[in-house]
Amino acid sequence: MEFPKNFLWGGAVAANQLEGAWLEDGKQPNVTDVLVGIGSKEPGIKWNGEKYEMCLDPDKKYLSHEAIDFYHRHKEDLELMAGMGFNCFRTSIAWGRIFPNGDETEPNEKGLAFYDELFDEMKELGMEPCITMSHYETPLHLLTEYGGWSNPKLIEFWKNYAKTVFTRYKGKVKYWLTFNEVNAMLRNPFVAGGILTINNPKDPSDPIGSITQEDIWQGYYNILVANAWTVKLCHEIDPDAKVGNMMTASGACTYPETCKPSDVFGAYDTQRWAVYFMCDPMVFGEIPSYVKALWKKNPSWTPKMNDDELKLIHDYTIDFISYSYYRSAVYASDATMTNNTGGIKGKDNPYLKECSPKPWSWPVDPEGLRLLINMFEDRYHLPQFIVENGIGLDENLDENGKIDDPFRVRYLEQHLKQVALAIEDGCNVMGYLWWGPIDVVSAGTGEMKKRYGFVYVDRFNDGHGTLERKIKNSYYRYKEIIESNGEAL
Ligand code: BGP
Repeated sequence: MEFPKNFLWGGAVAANQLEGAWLEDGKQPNVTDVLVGIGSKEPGIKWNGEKYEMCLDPDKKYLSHEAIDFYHRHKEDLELMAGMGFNCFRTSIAWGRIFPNGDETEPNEKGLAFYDELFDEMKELGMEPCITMSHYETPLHLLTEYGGWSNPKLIEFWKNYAKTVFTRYKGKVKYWLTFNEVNAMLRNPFVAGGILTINNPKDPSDPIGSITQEDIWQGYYNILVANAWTVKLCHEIDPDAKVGNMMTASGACTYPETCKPSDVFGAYDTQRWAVYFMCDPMVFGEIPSYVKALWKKNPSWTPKMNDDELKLIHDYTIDFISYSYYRSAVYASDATMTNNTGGIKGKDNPYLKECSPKPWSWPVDPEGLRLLINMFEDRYHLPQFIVENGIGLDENLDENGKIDDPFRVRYLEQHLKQVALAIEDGCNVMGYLWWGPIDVVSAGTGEMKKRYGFVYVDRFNDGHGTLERKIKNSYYRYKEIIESNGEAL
């Protein structure tokens, strides 16, 4: 198994899922702070007759508010990561630590100082920071006050944020990712798109159900403009840094159930609306024809665009692509295509041998990853960075206080073998980051029970726990693989 010499090995997390300290040192709520899991359709916001305001449900446990307290324990945690030999660590900047409401002109120094310290620690431990600028972390105020990304004002607020972090962390951060899994915005406009319809919402008691297609498509366009601005600003401020997008790529690995031509087309169309509608314009600088065709059919969905911005989208395309891959999907014309944080879900695939345990039941398809890497190589000719791959399991310490997790080891090895094969196929893969190298709060369900870590954290769904960290057996296996640059596979 051969991996390139400078291959980036490591793991990925997100501020909102591990930092906690949700209102500390000036931070204000972001969009995930009012949800128990991003799959929830009931955000803790309420219409007061004029606008939405935060109104958390006292009966719900918002575990992310304290999460695993990385905000105060990062030193110890980063040392654990470095202990596996990581040369790269991905986390996000919580936008609301830097601009608490999002629309301030001056940044919050305490927030900036926190990430200074964090990035310095990573560098000292030999880990290159890979930083997501917004991992489902749009400040809530930007949604309730402005309607979020459907409002072009967000582009200006974002530019201010981008300029601030590129200037401050120049020379420290080499890999920037713009918006986490931004292509999930069609199916989850509130969180992945940072969008809220605030002008005459259809049913104010159902804020998510009231988001209009008009707002979604204007948000899509504004995000593309912001993405292009990010590339431009980053290259001007720190020419050594690189900007990637971040996609949930599992949907691009949608298989047709049969060779019936309508199944094959349906699978292809699913791939387009799951991934390519967003990734293609960020790489090629052009809005795809099928998106324009949709707008033609529904004229009111056509966003307000201008030539200068379209030129910007055209001229400032990303340096590399990055994505998460958890599983594949099967399309059939009689199947309902649903989705969650793992990607698109259609029919069960009878050829796959394993699934993660219930209630999650995510099918395990390592070969799908090789296919995906090859498809992206052929389509984009850009370096690709796998910035999330992993498996969530329900785990408890055994009687000796240990965790043996052979399923995780198998998942890791099988996927890495396919990455190696894709590299042998000629694909340009920059690195591989495991999702959740330490147990964090689940994005989809907001629970602790779904654990991805090589390091266990003593915290539970009801919120109790000592927050003590414990190394699982898989930790040692990943360490061996990294230390041998993949040869141990
Ligand atoms: C991705 C997100 C992550 C992450 C992962 C696993 O969609 O980018 O934030 O958590 O999925 O999902 P979950 O936590 O729902 O199992």
